[in-house]
Amino acid sequence: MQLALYRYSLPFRQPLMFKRERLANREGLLVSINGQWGEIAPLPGFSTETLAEAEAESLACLAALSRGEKALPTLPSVQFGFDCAQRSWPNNLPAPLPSYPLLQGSPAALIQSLPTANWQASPPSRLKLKVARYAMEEELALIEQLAARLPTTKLILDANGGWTREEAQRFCERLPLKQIDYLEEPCATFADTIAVAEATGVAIALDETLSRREEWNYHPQLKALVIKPTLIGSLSACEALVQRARADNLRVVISSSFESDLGLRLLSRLASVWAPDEPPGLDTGHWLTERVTTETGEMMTESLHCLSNMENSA
Ligand code: OSB
Ligand code: MG
Repeated sequence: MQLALYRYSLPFRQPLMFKRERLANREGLLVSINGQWGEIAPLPGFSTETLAEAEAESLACLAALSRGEKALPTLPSVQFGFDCAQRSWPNNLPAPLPSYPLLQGSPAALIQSLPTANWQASPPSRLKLKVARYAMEEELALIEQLAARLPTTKLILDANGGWTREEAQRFCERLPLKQIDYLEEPCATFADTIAVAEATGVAIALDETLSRREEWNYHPQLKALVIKPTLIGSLSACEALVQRARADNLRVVISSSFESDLGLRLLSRLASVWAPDEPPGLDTGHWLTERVTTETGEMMTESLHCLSNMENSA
């Protein structure tokens, strides 16, 4: 049995803010089990575990495997990595759909540099924008511009729970709802989020509610579940959410947590299995200036820091 664990550090094109943390590099782990890879990359500000905790648990799981035991990780990012490295992937997956584009930056900067000209020929069916970050007036003005310039594009808005019920209602009352696909997590609690939906008519998607494992109920204005496997953890927990979405007629959007190119490719394959008709939320790779795999998918282990590498007969 071949077992290895590596650490990577990949620079961001420019430092990015995750909740209150400013990150210049994305750091994570890559696990290899009999030549098959998985990625373990807790996201600061979103994951509850640290990279150091994930590394310690990963090494313990590798030690268990080398003794012929099962790896039983408990941290979500480690569960995701070990499950990917041990999954029997189907041979003939459907070709993955392209991601919808994710716009990041201040409304002022985005209005200046909107790539709408490039999109005139074939505008994207969906476009995602973070909200609840800058002045409400500026965010609404940007949305109005986007809605006017891209009349056939539906906007996905994501507030990351950043508003009170009252703020969210003020914002949603002024949205061009016909062009809004859905709003992710307007408020910090599910009850407030649903109250905003009922007061304003906006459609809702759940994201943090799922990764925090909070309770939620079906509601007719719930439109989608955003599943981030690095934060949810085991592939069976993700599959349970996919089943629940199917039962409730909700869309499933597989979304990144700013993984490396390896993690993004794994997520894209999972998206083609779990949500073959839904563009995934994986438009984060261009923020990284370096890769861990070659264009043909070979791992570039020379550029990684090796933490463990074992070959044994277990
Ligand atoms: O808020 O959905 C988020 C990435 C890391 C952490 C949180 C989020 C994201 C994304 C990923 O937005 C891209 C997407 O979902 O389209
Ligand atoms: Mg989100």
